Amino acid sequence: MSSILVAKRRDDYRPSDFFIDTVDISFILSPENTEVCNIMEVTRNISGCDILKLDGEQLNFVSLMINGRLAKENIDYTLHENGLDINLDVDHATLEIKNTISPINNTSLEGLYYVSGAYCTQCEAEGFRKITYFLDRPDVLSKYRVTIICDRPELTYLLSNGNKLEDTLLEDGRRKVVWEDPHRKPAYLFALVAGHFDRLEDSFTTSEGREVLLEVFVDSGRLHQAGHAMSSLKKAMKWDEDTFGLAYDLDRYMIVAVDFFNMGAMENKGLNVFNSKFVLAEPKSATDEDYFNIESIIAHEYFHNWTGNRVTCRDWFQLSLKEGLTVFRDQRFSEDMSSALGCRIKQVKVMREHQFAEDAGPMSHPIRPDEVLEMNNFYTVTVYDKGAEVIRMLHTLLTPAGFRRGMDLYFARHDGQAVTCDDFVQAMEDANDANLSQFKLWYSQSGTPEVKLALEQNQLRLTQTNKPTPDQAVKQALYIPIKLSMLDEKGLEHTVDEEHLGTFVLSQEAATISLPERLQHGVPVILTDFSAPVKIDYQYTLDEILHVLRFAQSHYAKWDASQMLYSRLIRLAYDSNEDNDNDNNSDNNNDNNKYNAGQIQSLTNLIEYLEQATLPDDVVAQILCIPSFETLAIEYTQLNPSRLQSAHQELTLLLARTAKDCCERRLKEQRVLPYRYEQSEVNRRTLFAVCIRLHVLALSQEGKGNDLLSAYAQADNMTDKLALLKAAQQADINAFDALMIDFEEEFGHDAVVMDKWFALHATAPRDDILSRLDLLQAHSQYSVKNPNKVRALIGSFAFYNTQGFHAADGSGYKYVVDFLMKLDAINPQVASRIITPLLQMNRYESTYKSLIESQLSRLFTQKNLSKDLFEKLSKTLA
Ligand code: 0A1
Ligand code: ZN
Repeated sequence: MSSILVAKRRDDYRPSDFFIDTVDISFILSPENTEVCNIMEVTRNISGCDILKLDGEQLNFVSLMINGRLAKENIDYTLHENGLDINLDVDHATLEIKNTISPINNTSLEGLYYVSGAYCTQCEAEGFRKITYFLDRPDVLSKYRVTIICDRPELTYLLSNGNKLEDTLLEDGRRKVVWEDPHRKPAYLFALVAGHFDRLEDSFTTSEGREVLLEVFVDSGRLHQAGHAMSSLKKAMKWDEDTFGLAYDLDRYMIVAVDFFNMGAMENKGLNVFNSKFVLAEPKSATDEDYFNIESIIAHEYFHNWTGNRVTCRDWFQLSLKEGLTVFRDQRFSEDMSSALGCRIKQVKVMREHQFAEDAGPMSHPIRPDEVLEMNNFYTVTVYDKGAEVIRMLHTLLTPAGFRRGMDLYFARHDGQAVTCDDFVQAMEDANDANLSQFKLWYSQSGTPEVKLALEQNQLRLTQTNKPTPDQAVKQALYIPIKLSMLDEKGLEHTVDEEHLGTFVLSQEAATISLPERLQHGVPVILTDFSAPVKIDYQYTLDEILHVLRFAQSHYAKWDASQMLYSRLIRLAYDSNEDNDNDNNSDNNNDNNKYNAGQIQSLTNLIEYLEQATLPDDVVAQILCIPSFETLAIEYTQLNPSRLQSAHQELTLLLARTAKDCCERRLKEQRVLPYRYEQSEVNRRTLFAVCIRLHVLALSQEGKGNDLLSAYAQADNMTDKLALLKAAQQADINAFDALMIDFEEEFGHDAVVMDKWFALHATAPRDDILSRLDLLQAHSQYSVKNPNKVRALIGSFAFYNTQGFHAADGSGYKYVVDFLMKLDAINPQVASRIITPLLQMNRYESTYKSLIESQLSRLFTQKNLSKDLFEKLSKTLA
């Protein structure tokens, strides 16, 4: 095995032998051959070390000068596939390294790339080594001066981090711009962008009196779509001052929107680069969800300026130090800006739909991983979202005021440093005089804990189980805060843990809580607000679930009860389908036979409750949503996906029929106003989307429903249009195709909007889906080199087209693997994300499992397989 295929381990961390104090780096830009000259002051950190080992990948080395003297190969330095080793037996030296790179041929979108007429960089995690030779690790902090020279006057903006020092036209007609960043930073926060953009300008005065110039750069002609991003930025700046006392620290904050980007956005110091889908918005082309995501991602990148940039990670195993914390911060911001309940439900859905699956699969890892082959594989829902849940538990346990004290101490101690998750927890402990030693297991232990509850006569018994995962055989009991209450028979709610204000901490394998007599026949309300990232096992009867739905005070608990009810009913249908599959003679195929009268009644009761309770629109909408296929799938072993898909569909139809009058009335009550992105209107449109979907489905069963879709033409906004398109797609009526043609006519010119169109096509349940995908890949707006297109088309198919992807003949799996074989050579990072659904292979029934396995084995033997796919495949096929 080649040396680059050896994983790195967290325990092997060693401080760097050398530091790089200053970087003076110049670029002479050209798409084919950019010249890079990198002058560095280096200092020895570990005495006795006499070789400076610089990282470097896909670089053309030109020359090295050491203290002004031209160095000689094999005497002063050696070059190898992954870098440059320089013999350096001195405490200080000035190095000047020249190399060239080819941005136009860089399809990985990591390092410096040139696409659609603009240059752009992406250096996190280890992309700077594709620009120049460097100590490409986050604990090497340097001051940067950047010179950009360009001979193309049409590139109006030549941008980098920090302050602009110089902008001159050289005698030969080339333009030269010089930037300097006064803050020391790791190489992963370096950025350079050069292109022709339209610019939106604004300003913000910080609480410290600093006047900050704010700039949003977008493709020409899109300025009118940049306003929401700008106002989101100002809200985020104010919120961080008010909530954490954190103010911005440069005179300029730039955001550039680009169409080709591997992820959502990147927090480069003073120069954020964004996927254009998370910047551009106008009512006509962006949904409420887009508006929400833009606000939250703009905030996320801004918040990184303190949690990530001012205090950064010592090594990449500590990624959750900045990501878990920053996700938690952006979540709190969104909760304050919009609906706290809606936000929490979204967050919980991400955990249950994606993170639980990751934790149960071959890539299971703790939020602070121990072993990594390709760092890009660890930008995961575990590190980000479970990481945020861990921070949220600290916030709950220490109280908001205690958490703030911990944050203050963290910054006081570590501003300007590269630190570890332990340093963060230590600050929380010291500021609160708390002992978090058991809590820290959340950082090192992978897997989803299961908490079982049993109501035994006069007590509640709680037991936690932490099953082994592929990466860790032995587990310990975790420190789990469980928000818990009891409803008595009349529906009155009582806390059971007075001492901790309703949050019981389960810190042993098992514990009991004694109950007063009046609660001994009560119903528990468990894990309200998802107070810990765990699964709950409690054998509610259907009536008990309805009791929680009716009487729990928390809207979150009501929603969670509805989800339990749906899951339970789907399980019943799934099991009954299994019996039918095993009994071919049975003609027991109509869904009324799947459920007995009591079960059907439970759904009727749910709708009746919704009709008489006065719940806010968004709560009703959430309660009317059945858990996704992916959320349900995690609850099954030996899963037959097509059987689950049918059970899911059967319950959806039953719900649509049961809720028919309810939906009709709510649709009639809607008072449609011109589009405004404000919470009450968002809630109204959310309810519209859910009701129209169910209602069109119910009517389509009676051969009707098309007239409802005529609202498409009148909708003045993308949110409603998309709701109608999804309704048409689900009901499988011909109107879907017609609406999609209209949509393409109207938005065919808009790359960001067309991603929605590709995704709708890719998720349509139709028998000819694979030939459709072929046609769509030939569409003029599609490009395999553009990650947004690939995610919209192939990603949506693999993640969300259950019927097509899990086709019984394995054709869906083969289609995706054929595609990955092509994509891996172009963009391994994106390939490595699209493969995710296939990694769940071991959870499927043997026929499906072996179909997936044979496809993955075929992919594994592919020549020049990337490290990204190698790591995932070797774990899955192990
Ligand atoms: N730090 C960014 C996410 C990001 C990570 C890696 C990237 O390229 C491999 C790009 C962006 C964030 O958390 O927003
Ligand atoms: Zn982040």
